[in-house]
Amino acid sequence: VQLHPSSDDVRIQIVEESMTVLRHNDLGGYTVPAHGLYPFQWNWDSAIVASGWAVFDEARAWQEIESLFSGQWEDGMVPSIVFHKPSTTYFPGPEIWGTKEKPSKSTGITQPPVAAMSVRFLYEHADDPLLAMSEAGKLFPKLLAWHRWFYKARDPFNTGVVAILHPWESGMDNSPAWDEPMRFPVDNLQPYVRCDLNHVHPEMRPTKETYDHYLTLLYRFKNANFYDPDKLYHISPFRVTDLCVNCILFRANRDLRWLAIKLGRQEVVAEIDAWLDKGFQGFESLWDEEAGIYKCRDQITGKLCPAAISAGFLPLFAGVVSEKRAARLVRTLEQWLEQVKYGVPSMDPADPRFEPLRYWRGPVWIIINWMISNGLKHYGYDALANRIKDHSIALTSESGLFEYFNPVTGEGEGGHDFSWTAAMSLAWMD
Ligand code: 2M8
Repeated sequence: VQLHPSSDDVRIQIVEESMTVLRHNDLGGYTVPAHGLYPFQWNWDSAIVASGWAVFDEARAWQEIESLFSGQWEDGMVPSIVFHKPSTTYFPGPEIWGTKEKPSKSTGITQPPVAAMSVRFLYEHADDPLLAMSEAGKLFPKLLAWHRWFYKARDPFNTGVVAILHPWESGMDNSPAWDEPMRFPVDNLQPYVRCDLNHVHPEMRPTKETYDHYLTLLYRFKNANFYDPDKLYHISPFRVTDLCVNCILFRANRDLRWLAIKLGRQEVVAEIDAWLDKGFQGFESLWDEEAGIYKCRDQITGKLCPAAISAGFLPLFAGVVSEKRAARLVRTLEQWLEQVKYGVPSMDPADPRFEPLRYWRGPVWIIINWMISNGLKHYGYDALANRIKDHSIALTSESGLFEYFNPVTGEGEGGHDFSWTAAMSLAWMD
């Protein structure tokens, strides 16, 4: 059957499939990204997935965020993965992370802080305002503690932008932006067996060399008094100002401010405003005028990471871009789109490192499409924003609810029946 994304039948079918995927991936109060491949609760996945649940089960949506925050550390950090139940299908699992609790309840690093954006989304779209008020009221201090943690632990010199210390924290694990910052020597590692290759083809996943670097960082952090945040910032050989985390944090700060006012927490508004003011200035140092895109910065060498990646468009989503720069970013984006069938590829398709199959080195990710499209709308580029949305609808309706998509052929890649792709179908593409 030839599927046409504009047809109502196709849309109804996708919405139904998306609800089925979320129900299927629900392990009782939290949603796994995909069975087998990712069998625990992931941080930014869950925050995004909550917006999908909100479309058909509001109480369940709130529960998703609550269960994520059940893993919050005393110092405010919300870990990248919460290990609610054991599983043997993922590496590295709780036994490798070995955080202080026994058994380990989480990883010792974080992920992009989407949650405040989701809490605002749930609050604004609530059919049950009393539930929304009480849930948002409970979650607000936890969100605030997490954002405070980011500035304390990851921006101790008050530059306005925060550091990531592991590629896993960016959410864009094997991005070409990390090629240079990842050139530190790896430690002598115990032999290990990856589980991801049991689920997806090696061509779609990071290489062994990349994994050796991931694990070197993990073990060094564990040896630093079990992921002590005061130590990690100083000992990590990988320290980068990442655009994905910083743009999401900036946007989430705006939503946190909005929630503070709604919930009568005016006393924290000045603190959030200071983050926003300083953050706004921090983005200045990430603009590459010649390339017409924002770039990440390696804090160890002080240099911009040369690769142009899809996160380079996310300052539009954060709302920190001048009209002139927005126009320049749009030109860059249009050039990228001319070279592929479906946007937005995760890196510049003209770069020789572009790999349409491999994870964050080429494929299209629907969640990033949503963020870029949302940012474009904000700056008045409605036609381009809608084009990206149309591409996203075409990809999911023609190929299915995959983890990511080949920008050249449109084929679905990585995990299938994937939660955040389903959630985006419900909350954005409906
Ligand atoms: C991917 O990351 C995990 C590690 O956190 C992995 O590959 O093992 C990334 O795409 C990340 O952004 C995502 O949150 C996670 C689960 O979907 O998978």
